[in-house]
Amino acid sequence: MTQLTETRTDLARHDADSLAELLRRCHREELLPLARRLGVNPHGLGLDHLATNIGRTLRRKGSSGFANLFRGGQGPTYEAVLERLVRKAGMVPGADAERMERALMEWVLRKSWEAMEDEERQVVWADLELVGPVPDDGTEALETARQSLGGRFAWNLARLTGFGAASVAGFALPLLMPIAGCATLFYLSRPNDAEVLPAVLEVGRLRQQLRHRVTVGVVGSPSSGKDAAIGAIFGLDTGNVNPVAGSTKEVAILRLPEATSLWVVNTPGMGDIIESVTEEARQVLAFIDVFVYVVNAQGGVQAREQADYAMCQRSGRPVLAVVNKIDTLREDQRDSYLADARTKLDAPEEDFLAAAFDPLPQLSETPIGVDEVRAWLTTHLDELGKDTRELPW
Ligand SMILES: Nc1nc2c(ncn2[C@@H]2O[C@H](COP(=O)(O)OP(=O)(O)OP(=O)(O)O)[C@@H](O)[C@H]2O)c(=O)[nH]1
Ligand SMILES: [Mg+2]
Repeated sequence: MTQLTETRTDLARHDADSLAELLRRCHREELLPLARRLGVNPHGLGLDHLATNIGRTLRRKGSSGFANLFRGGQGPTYEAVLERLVRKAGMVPGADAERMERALMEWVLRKSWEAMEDEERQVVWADLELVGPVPDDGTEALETARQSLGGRFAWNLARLTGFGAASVAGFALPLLMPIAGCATLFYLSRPNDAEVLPAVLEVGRLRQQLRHRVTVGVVGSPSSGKDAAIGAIFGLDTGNVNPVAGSTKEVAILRLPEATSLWVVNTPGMGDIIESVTEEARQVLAFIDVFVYVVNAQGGVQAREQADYAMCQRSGRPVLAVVNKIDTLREDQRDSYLADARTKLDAPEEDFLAAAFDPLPQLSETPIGVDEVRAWLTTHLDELGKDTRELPW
């Protein structure tokens, strides 16, 4: 995975623009609402350029045109845009972008609270995942939410004030944003801020989402059972379980329905595809949190599997090796086969399992090993500080 590591360093070096850097870590699809809002045409732009354009546009719109003349059109830093908004809202700028975004989110909630009907407050309260009496006062509501939600406060608030979250935006938008658009922007009193403030809140949401985002990479040789694994583990029908080896030729990025931040990436091998995949896919691969490496019990561990598995391991992320199609091995041969495969991969015992994600009905009526794989995923994602509540088990 040297290429992947290099990609990461390149990204960091690419640009001192902290905003574009953050946006590049998102999936392209996640940036589209923000692009639309800022009038950036995403057509034909890969993730990299889209992130750069959005970043530049937001920074330019967030400052005065006059000042831009002296900056060669680059606009101020994102932090400077935030500072200006925070000051305008009557607060003292925080030490970094995240803190300032959070201050603005809180400010919008507080201001909007005062303009809301009781009924609207109840909906927002429920959306924040809060129960109990709904305070009338915005400051009190904020404090209660902060105390009850603890570590989840920032994320829940961000989902409410951003506009890209599919599940929440439906009612967060009509509730909070128009109010932010009228009442709060009245305080800011700058025409561009009607665009810039919501955009900044959306960036804040994306930042929180990145903290919560879970990307599971499913890697394996042709026909090892990657699509079958995704079906059995996540209940996601890729429609692509296919007896023809090599039917998945591209890196597929799948989002779990219902989930806002759980992604599964289906990757046909590592070594040879890394060269050919698109820029976006390469970046997605660079940000995989955990790998499930699927080995085909029919054919077993050869040089290609050894190289691909080792590449996953070099990423430094947790890697689970799963020998799939275990149903096709005679029971008295399974143990020795598994011991041999584990030795060839040089896989730690605790990161090595056997499974049958799509067994032949005559050999096993139900998939084998799925619970064990799920338990491994939960444990390792927990250890990485990820929010595992969106996992579908
Ligand atoms: N017997 C048995 N067959 C399986 C198992 N898992 C998958 N298969 C079969 O193996 C074939 C390939 O499965 P896929 O899930 O398409 O494998 P893949 O890794 O996505 O394949 P490519 O995308 O072509 O590389 C299909 O015919 C599956 O039905 C298993 O646990 N046992
Ligand atoms: Mg496939």
